[in-house]
Amino acid sequence: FAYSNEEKITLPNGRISNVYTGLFINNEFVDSVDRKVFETINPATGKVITSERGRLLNKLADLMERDLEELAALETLDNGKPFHSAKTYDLPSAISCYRYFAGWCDKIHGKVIETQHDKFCYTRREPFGVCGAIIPWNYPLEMQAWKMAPALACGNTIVLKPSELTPLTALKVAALCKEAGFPKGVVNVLSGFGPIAGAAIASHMKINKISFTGSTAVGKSILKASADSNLKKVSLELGGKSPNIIFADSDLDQAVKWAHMGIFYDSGQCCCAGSRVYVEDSIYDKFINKFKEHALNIKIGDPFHKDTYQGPQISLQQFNKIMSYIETGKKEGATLLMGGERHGDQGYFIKPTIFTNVNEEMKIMQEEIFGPVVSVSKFKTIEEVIKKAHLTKYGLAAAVFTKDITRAIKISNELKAGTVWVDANTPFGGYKESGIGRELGKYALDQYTQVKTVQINLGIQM
Ligand code: TXE
Repeated sequence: FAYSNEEKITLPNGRISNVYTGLFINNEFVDSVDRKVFETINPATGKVITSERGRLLNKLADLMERDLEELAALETLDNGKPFHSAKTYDLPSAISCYRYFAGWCDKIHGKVIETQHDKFCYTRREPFGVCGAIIPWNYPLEMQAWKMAPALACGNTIVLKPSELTPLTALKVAALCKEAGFPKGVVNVLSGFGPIAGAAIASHMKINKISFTGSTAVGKSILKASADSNLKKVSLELGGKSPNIIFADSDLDQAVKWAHMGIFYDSGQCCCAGSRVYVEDSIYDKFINKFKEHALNIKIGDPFHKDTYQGPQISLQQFNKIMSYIETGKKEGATLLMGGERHGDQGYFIKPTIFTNVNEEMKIMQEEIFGPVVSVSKFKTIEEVIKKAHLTKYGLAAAVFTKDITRAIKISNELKAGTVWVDANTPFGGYKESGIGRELGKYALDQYTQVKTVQINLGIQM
């Protein structure tokens, strides 16, 4: 091209196109300082670099953005989470997950391994073929994205089962996949019940990989079904009982804010909820007063109301389960500082609940309650709090509040937890009985590909 920042050309297929040249800096096409130019050549035989998969995943993300309000409203209708959260958190997070993995589509590759001089050895990262995914009801759109985006980016097809409690948005996204132009059979959504549709996926002989998010009990049954069928590869993201550790030197307002969000966001129905809060004893009283004040100010009610922070629990079954944990806590001798009862007289609302005077033997300190129920206790030394933090079978997440970076690193290294916080490009998953494998980030690519080693004998005579 002759030097110009924008040029209209006629392409081989007859289309007129604006071709941009020059440099693109600060959102502008600009001249180079020395105004030198170079030719760009059409190699004709070269392969398309940007893959079709990446384009489709990005197209899906565009369509979700177009329908953002509708998807957010559906999510709120089905799940009960505040519309504001669905719109400003769940949707943007799911969309960015599709975009993130769209970018990986053309960057998945194997390695050349030096072996003997007469051999040529390389690896390939191959898709599994058909992947199964079973997702829960607490983050339907996000969980769908966490599983579908990397599976498709790696070249697999997917059979996804949403929770029977929240199937609407998964089906809507399936319709958007069709609109985006995904070929038939690539995305399949089976909305059905766990013991039937879920179990069928887990034991299917032609599904080579399964990714599950849900309860530890069902996770274990998925692993068994894999062993009893075709040894499909299994990744599990299960429950948690995550500790929030707050040292005396932390910014108290920040610690209160995050500890509050850690347990009361989405009515406590979050696998990485900070359900055990440990506070250094010198600031315990100050902390608990502020924490309680925050919890008392939570607006509970209609999830479509703009001021609502806490919606209902997902189902009557979950409501009953949480209420029975609260009763157990009282019987075990914990102090019920606030809450512990139903809010209103319809729907499944539970008041934010704080227990104090707890110990690690109590059931409420051991089991995942999955509701707006938190236990707060004191500690004196770093050794003591690390020991207490480890006294559960879970190891999903943990948070540490301190201004002492050395201490923060030491304790982060020692905690047996899979993560300290989450983002679309950082791996997420559990230690101990909180799961197997990692989702998100580059690590997710390992979950949806298998390595093939190719060793070629070059037949070179010595
Ligand atoms: O989970 P289930 P539930 C935890 C949380 C909650 C408890 C129970 O503690 O209180 O689990 O919730 C499918 N074969 N988490 O009963 O049953 C089911 O249809 C195959 C933590 O809702 O594990 C749904 O799609 N699939 C969690 C999915 O499993 C089966 C999120 C999850 O449901 C199945 C949700 C079977 N036999 C609950 N039985 C997290 N880690 O975020 C059920 N399913």
